[in-house]
Amino acid sequence: MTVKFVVDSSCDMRDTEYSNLTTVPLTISTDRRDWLDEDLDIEEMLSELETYKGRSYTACPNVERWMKAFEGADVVYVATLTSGLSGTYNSAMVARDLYLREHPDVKIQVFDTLSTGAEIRLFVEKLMELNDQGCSFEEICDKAKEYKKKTRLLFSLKSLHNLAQNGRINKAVASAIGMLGISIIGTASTQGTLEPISKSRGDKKVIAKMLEELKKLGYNGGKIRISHVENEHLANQIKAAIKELYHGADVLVYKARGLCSYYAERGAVLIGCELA
Ligand code: X90
Repeated sequence: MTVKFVVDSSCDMRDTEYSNLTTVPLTISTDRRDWLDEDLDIEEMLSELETYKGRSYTACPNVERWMKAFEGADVVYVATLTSGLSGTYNSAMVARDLYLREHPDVKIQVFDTLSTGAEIRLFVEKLMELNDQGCSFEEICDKAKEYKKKTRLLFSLKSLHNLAQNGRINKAVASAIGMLGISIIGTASTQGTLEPISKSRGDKKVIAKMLEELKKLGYNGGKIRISHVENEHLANQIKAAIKELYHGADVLVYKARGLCSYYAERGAVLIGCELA
């Protein structure tokens, strides 16, 4: 039996990391060009966008791409970017329906993670772990949904420009930031939208705030995944601070891919955490 795990590129995982993982790209565009979120040179994309005067936008993966990713599997677990901010979940669901008409014996479960980035990675790692333990399709679906209740996303953003330009945050949130050197700390709301928590000035305060928020959430040494947008330094500092307080915590730092780099923008870190 062939099992496949399929995710969109917002989860910042790469196909090369696992043999049974397929990532489906979103697209980032200006009126001049498109970047398909596959093996992108993030620095090049960010630099071009920073000097570009016109509008930029994104598009979710089309139905055909999802269907192609399902091919060859008997069981498919799909985890998508939040439906609160993107049509990605819908397009995966349409693809599932069409695919099942042609392949009625295949099992496909699509999960709306109501989140993005590092929190999706934790979710996919859990699906893989349950599959490795030999759990059934139904068990995996149930246990994964339970697991989702015990993970959170925290992030620090230095700019909300692209989120605001694309109507992904409300105006009140957008106007609250824009001052140089200020980072907005936030989380994914239960509806899968951006929920601001506070503002911090400077990396030291960002790190302190992250630790404080983790503690408030009841974090107690569980798995942590940290993706960053051209800011490995801050990501590593947060990792070191967590490891100092919670000995033995499993913390992984890696680069964000195109979609999260576009919306979270240069300097951002996204933290997925597993609560006790
Ligand atoms: O075109 C599309 O369908 C893609 C739209 C994506 C919109 C949001 C992506 C967010 C990326 C930004 C910070 C974290 C916010 C998390 C809220 C759930 C990362």
